[in-house]
Amino acid sequence: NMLQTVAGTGYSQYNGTVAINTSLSGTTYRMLDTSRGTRGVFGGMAITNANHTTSAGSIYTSTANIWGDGKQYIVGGSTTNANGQTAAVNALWGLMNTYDMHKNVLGWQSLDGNNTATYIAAHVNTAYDNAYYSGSCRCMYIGDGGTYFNNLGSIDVIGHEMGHGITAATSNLAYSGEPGGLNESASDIAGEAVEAYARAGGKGSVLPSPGTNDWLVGKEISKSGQPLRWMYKPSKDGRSPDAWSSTLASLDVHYSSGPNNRMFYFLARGSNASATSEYYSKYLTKAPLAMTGIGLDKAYRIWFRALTTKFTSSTNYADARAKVLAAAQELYGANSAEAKAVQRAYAAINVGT
Ligand code: ASN
Ligand code: ZN
Repeated sequence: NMLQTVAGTGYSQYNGTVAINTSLSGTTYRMLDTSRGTRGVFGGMAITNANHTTSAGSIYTSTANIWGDGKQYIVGGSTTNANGQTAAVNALWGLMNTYDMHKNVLGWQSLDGNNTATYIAAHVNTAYDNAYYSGSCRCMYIGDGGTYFNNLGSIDVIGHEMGHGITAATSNLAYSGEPGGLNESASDIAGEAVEAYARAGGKGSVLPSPGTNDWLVGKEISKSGQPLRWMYKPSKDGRSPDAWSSTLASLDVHYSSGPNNRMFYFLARGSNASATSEYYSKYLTKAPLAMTGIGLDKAYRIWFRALTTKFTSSTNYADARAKVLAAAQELYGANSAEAKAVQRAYAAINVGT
């Protein structure tokens, strides 16, 4: 390889000073990490500058291997100044942690499991209040934020969007009806698992349990301080149901994800845990289903196995329960506490008994 991978420094917006891998080409540093992923468009993990368009643009370059200033990008400002680089630092650090968590914990390389490199295009559009995974480039586009959000590059949002890439490469869950809700939930779950891994230092082969994530999707990027989704109690958004019902399939996928998010929270943390200042036991609707969690590490291993080897594009909530249970039984035993916890977590959202 003609490119030399080098250790750079980034000033991120949400995580202070972070270590990032870049490459040196002549006297120019590039936001290309060839140690994570091969092939793909750039031959490694990369961050590009869409420069307020909807096309990816080219890889970030710099004459110094110190990037960004940790501050929110100002719309209309120059994208070549330090401020423009901060979005790229956020993106690269998030992508590095997403890659490392799946590889080191699950042995899953990149999005497709075959180590095909991906990339993130930063500064897409102008004042864009969203981020999304694109199936055509198998990459992610991320906005600077506008009305509701600051730069969308929090660790859980990057894990979420890249989670769409894993889902697309495996079960390929549809993006409507109950499968769509499960597709969205799979991304929220991935985002929290990546967040927990990154918060614990981005090292090791086990996810921290009970977890160092907040179970609040998009809390850091929100200008109002309200997250997009509350995994432990989805109805706090005023739209998502807490449990499965026959009307779930008619909802937008970002709301029909709610019950499965809640199931996963119960599976990992149990029904009486407090991950933040809130005490979740008061949100339990069915007291007899109170349960002890099995921890984030086991919960994510079980979920990931079901998602990537058992789910299909048409998997609904009932099918998901059966397949997550089967995954737990394969990993931990037919009558294991882990398998029973899966049954209880799904029963708590009105799926099975
Ligand atoms: N950020 C959104 C998501 O990944 C974009 C969308 O609505 N598809 O779910
Ligand atoms: Zn999504």
